[in-house]
Amino acid sequence: IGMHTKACSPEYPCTNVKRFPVPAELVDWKVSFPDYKPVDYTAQKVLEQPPWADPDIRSGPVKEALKFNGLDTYYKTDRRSLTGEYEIIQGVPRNPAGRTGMIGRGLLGKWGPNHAADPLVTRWKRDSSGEKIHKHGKPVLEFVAIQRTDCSEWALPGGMVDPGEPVTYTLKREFGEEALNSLELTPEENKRLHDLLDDLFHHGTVIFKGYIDDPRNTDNSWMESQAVNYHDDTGKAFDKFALKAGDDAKNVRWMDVSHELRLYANHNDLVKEVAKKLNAYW
Ligand code: RP5
Ligand code: MG
Ligand code: MG
Repeated sequence: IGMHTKACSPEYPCTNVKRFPVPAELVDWKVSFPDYKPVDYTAQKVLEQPPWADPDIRSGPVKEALKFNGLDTYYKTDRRSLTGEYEIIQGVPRNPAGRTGMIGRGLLGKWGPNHAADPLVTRWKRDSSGEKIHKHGKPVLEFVAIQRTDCSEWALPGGMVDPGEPVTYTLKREFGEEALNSLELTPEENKRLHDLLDDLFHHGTVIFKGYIDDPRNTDNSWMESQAVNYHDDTGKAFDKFALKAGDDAKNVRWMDVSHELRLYANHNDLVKEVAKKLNAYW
């Protein structure tokens, strides 16, 4: 995995906490940095240990030791990293992408990897007569983007994998919640929506599996994701849905795929990968 950049930018999201500055050339753990004094921060709501958060393993003994680098059945958490085995230093996991200027968990619930999934729904951009639009000889793609409520940045409509949940289900569920506002539908409407989505989310292409350069990452907790592309080649399938933002999204829309995108975390790289795979304009 490459080194991160957003995971070590000074501002930590949703707080006025500042990370200890880490110059790009000192991100790599292999480079010595004797003056490194990372800020220790874990959000209050994480310390209160809601169901999605681990216990605070540094403040004293816990009921059951966390099973790092394994499937932890006691805490119903998959602690394996998509990037391979990670190191445990003084009892806590170490971020495989390097220093972040912060220890503790910040806003993240789990020590080590926090698993998410990102649906990448695409179609060709078309003019009013239905013809594909080209730029520099290549067809232009559109993808479904949401605007995050927490930081107002545009992003993929992704979310956390719930305990025991198959990732294919997370992809569908998060798309429903954030891009179709499924949480505000009646149970019957929801059932109908999920049946429709089942068809569309049948043929996905895995685009990416690994470390996410998320601004919430710390030296001990980080985001990982699997991004899956659902491409609507005819443009007819996703027409059945009216996009409506919901849950942790405040806006949703079809957005043009191009090098001009400025998305949350490293989502630009994921979208770029889809453009490459579908031989679309970037
Ligand atoms: C990113 O955060 C992932 O790529 C995914 O899009 C998202 C998951 O977190 P929440 O949207 O649930 O905050 O790292
Ligand atoms: Mg969500
Ligand atoms: Mg989300």
